[in-house]
Amino acid sequence: MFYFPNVEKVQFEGTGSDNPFAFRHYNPDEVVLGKTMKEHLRFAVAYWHTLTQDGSDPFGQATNIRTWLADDPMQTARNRVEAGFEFFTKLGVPYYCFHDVDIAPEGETLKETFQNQDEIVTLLKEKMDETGVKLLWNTANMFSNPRFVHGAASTSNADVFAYAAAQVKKALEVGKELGAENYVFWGGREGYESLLNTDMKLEQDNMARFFHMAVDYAKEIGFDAQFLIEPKPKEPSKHQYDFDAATTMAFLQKYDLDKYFKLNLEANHATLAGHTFEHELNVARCYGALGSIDANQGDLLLGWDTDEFPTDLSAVTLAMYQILENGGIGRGGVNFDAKVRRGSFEMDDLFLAHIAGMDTFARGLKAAARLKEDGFFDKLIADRYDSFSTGIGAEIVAGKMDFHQLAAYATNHDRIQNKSSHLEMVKARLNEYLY
Ligand code: XLS
Ligand code: CA
Ligand code: CA
Repeated sequence: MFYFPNVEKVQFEGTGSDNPFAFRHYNPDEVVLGKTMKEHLRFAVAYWHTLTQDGSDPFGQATNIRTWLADDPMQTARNRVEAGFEFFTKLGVPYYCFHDVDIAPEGETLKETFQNQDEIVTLLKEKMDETGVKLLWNTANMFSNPRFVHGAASTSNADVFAYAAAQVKKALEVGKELGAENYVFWGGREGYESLLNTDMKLEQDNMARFFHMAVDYAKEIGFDAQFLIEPKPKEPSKHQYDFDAATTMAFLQKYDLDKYFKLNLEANHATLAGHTFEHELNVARCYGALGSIDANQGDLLLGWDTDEFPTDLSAVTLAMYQILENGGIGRGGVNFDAKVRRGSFEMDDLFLAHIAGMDTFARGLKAAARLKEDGFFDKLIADRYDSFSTGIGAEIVAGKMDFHQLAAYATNHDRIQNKSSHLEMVKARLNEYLY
């Protein structure tokens, strides 16, 4: 049985094609800067947005037509595996990602929940072996169920802390079973609503304890995935502890966790934090902690996490530039943590949306490669910081100066001359690389 009978394997047809189910820019085998596009981009489909979410919003009911829905939730879960792998292989993505609750419904008891997962994990493994599609990362959903009302690892209720530990222990076992390349922690409810009743120090200490236990358990079972923390400033918590890349790195360093974790950065979370995506990627690079990305975009007119498919070429190019500067995304990938709009409710919209995102990333990669080949930013930056490559600047950088020497120097060089940055011209020249 096919869930997507209208769509064949999506092929690269180039910009001359008007076939909506073809790539115009993403050519998996095309070599860019010595690697194929497929190797650079390591695309992944997010189970929750593509196979699980139903198009409902706080004001209205589900709109999505999804032919895998059955009366029995376990049958729906089995059908999703079939539909998912048909989708991944027709789209030609090498990876997928999921939360535990995306793949299988929760049971009456924790034991039953794990049994449900075990049945579906067996099916997933069969499909992965058959198709070669791999798991980029898995994670535990510790935010949807009402038990997490006060948080998971940062909860005020020790029984919930234990429950969360059991859930992550299981998720690590599932990740090992399926050969996940990464494991993600996104702290949806790890934050607070009001400081009036919050012990912030205890909550953060407990989160660190939780992460150390996860590291220890992964080591114990020989699960060698890269651990990733995904920052987000708010939503659903009013104030989340992993606010942004810089805050998360400070947390990891404080608790001696930075050697075990890198960051999974999401474009829409960057904008919610008041940053650009490339800012977050650059911060991560400064720490050697750029692990993986969640590819999407927000709506700058709306202050919430809309998880739209990424189509803003300028933003994607600047993000891809950061990834190239990083020497690639390593074990991470480009995960489409993006959902079709509520009005795009047909099954085939799932293909159209992913093709739009993949083509935008392919164009962004090519534009970023041209910027790199031309040394566009390298030249600008070398010129701007030129004063640190010779003379007094070179001595400062080499650590040879102290305040006595600098004060003596400044006394003889107090007629300061600065250079203009010509930023408007830079922005106009950048446009020439995009379109
Ligand atoms: C929600 C997050 C979430 C993580 C995985 O805003 O983006 O989906 O990526 O838990
Ligand atoms: Ca995400
Ligand atoms: Ca999001």
